[in-house]
Amino acid sequence: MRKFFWGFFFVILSLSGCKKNITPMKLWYTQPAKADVPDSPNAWTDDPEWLKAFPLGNGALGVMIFGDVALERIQLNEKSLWSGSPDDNDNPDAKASLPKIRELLFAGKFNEASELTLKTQICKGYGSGYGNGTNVPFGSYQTLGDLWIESDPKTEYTDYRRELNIMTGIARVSYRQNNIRFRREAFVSYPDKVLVYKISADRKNAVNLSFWFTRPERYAVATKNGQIIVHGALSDGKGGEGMKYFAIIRPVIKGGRLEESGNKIQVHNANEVVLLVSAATDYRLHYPDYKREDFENEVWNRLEKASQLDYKQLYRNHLADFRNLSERCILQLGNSKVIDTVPTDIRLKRYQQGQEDLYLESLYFQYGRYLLISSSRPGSLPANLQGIWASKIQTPWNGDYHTNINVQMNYWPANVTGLHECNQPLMELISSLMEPGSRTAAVQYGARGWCVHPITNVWGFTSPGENPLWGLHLGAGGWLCRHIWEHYQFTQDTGFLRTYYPVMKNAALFYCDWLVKDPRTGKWVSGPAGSPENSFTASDGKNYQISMGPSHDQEVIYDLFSSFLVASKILGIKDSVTRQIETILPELLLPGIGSDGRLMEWAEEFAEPEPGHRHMSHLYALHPGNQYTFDSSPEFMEAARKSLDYRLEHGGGHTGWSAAWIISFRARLHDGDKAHDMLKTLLKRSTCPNLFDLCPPFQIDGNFGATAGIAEMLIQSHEGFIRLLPALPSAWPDGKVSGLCARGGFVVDLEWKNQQLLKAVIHAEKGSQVKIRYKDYIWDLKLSPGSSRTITL
Ligand code: FUC
Repeated sequence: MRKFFWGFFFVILSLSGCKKNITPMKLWYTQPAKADVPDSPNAWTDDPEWLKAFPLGNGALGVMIFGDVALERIQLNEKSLWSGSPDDNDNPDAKASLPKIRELLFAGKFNEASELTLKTQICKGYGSGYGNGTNVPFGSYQTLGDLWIESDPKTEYTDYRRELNIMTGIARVSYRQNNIRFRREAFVSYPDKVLVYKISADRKNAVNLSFWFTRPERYAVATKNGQIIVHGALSDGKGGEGMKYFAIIRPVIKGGRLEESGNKIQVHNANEVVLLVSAATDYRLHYPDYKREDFENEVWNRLEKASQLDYKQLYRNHLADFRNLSERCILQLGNSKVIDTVPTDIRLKRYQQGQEDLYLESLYFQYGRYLLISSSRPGSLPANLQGIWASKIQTPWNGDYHTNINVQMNYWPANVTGLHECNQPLMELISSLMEPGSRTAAVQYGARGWCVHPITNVWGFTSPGENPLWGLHLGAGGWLCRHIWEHYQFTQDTGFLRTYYPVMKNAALFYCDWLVKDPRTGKWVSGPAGSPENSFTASDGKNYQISMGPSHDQEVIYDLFSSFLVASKILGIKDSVTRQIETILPELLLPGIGSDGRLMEWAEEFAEPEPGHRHMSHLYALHPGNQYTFDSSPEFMEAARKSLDYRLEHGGGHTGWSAAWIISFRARLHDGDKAHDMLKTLLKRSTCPNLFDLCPPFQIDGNFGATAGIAEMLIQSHEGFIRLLPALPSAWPDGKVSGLCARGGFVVDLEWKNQQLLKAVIHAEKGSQVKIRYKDYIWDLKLSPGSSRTITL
């Protein structure tokens, strides 16, 4: 049954997806990313060469390929490799002080309330270690290590090219040395669960190399039967041993011979070498132990199976799997196919110096899809702050799952660009939070249901953070549930909805117990709570974070309650929880419009110590929420636009993810040119030579947010109908896109010229009545399952 969830819808998609004459989309360069540059010791500083390397992955295994000739470096990641261990950080002192804190906040006594909050509401223990948790129980996502391949270090090479084809997930390096053409080809296969790295030459017996494995710490390596075996255990953050990992690097050679020398393996005079790499840990996403036994066998079995297949078969398996996803959605800006003759780093530089480049913008769109396919596949954990790619023992912010924008943004492109199955790891993480989150709800707040605060990890951390500035955000659970509801809206999959309904229900139940009535207004409000990571200045001139009824929380709870009631109706469920929510919803405090016309971020108008703050959480109802629309609430759309303008006038949008979010805000405000301006800003200011996004440091959410933002400029379906080209910028007069998805189970192809829609093809999966709008044009279509309708203008 579950297999069916993630299978059927995609038949339709792939039927509409597989296109033959696809413009190859590649990142390519004429020089390698230098491998022999030592990593900087500072956890928070990216290594410039790493930001030039190629990211590849299959959701569980991730690699960064540097492409150096003399000394190739393949930096490896296994998605579940975390230090730390399950730990109890819930604070039992919290619930007793809640009524007092609320009383003080309703009375405007922010100083006393904040002091009591700091004493009683933050987590027990170290929490995330202020983002440096590698040696505390929270832990950190860590590198698996590096595979080094040394070839002929002395001889000059010429005619060098390295490329990453983001439509096939295949990286290639080729160069000429001693008049021999050497080629390297690599991919990380999802069907066969191995990294495959082939080295060949156009002359017999010309391949001579040695390879070995290193890791900054905590590893044991040995050579055995012509392969390298690696194993180790990380710190549990309590002074003991935590997660165990295991990896094998097995060469399969044609011609020549192998020789083991110490921890290295040498290959002499081969025609071809194929390195197969597989890795696993003893981790399982399963509360409360998060452990499993058979991980080493799993690695052996995978390698056994892969070694039985010849390279061609491995290649074909990978290609079929990858193209099935990558070719579902294609964007071509401009009216002609581009023959890409400019290396990507040069192309980016010219763009950053002001040159228009439609191909780079469409490449950047596709790159977000490529990174999601490579970092989030069924059977492993979701894409974290780094996606899957991290080269250190201490990763920035522990490479965790921040739930106050970051992990949500990671998944914004999934539905609208036809990668629904990439949602599965996120859905499983959300549902895995229910048990630890129920404990936190009960211990911290004496509440039913489950909750999570702004950070979580692979160990089920649901407690508040260690600092009230950012640690007390409770809108996270509701915001995560929006992804469950969105997946249903796009796939119309009631089986999926029935399975994940309890997660939505218990998140909603928590808010039923968390909300209190504001004695001043009689409205239901959330609090003590912050507007994520932002502060306000109270009448005593001091800055505070917590108050009652911050807009973000109110909007998220409104959103969850609303979608939960619709989901209950679809599933035919009526019970005490649906009745309680029907009673609360009309009395829930909703944000107001301030005296300056802006949308209020808090329940009261406060001065703002940081008017250009990177978080814009009170605009949730504009995006990703759908509470504000031009048809239903034009005055709030105007207030949201004013708030956004004000943020930007004060330096807002200064992190990669923040800029990416603004693309979607502008798209929802139908302001195509401003959306495009923000896309340009992102590419000019926050993008690396390998097109990775910078927060800084490297943080993948901006890549995903930008792809979703571009899709939001071309199609929207959050208003109960499909709106075509809602925010088309003047910079894109001509173009076409195929495979964009719309809520209700539709897939749409569009073509436009001179700023005008030419043609739209609407494919229906389940078929039903659908309204299409383009400017003042409206079409009411009745489509049967699997049918399509073409609209031309
Ligand atoms: C939040 C953001 C930061 C960063 C971190 C991972 O704290 O405010 O900019 O993205 O998450």
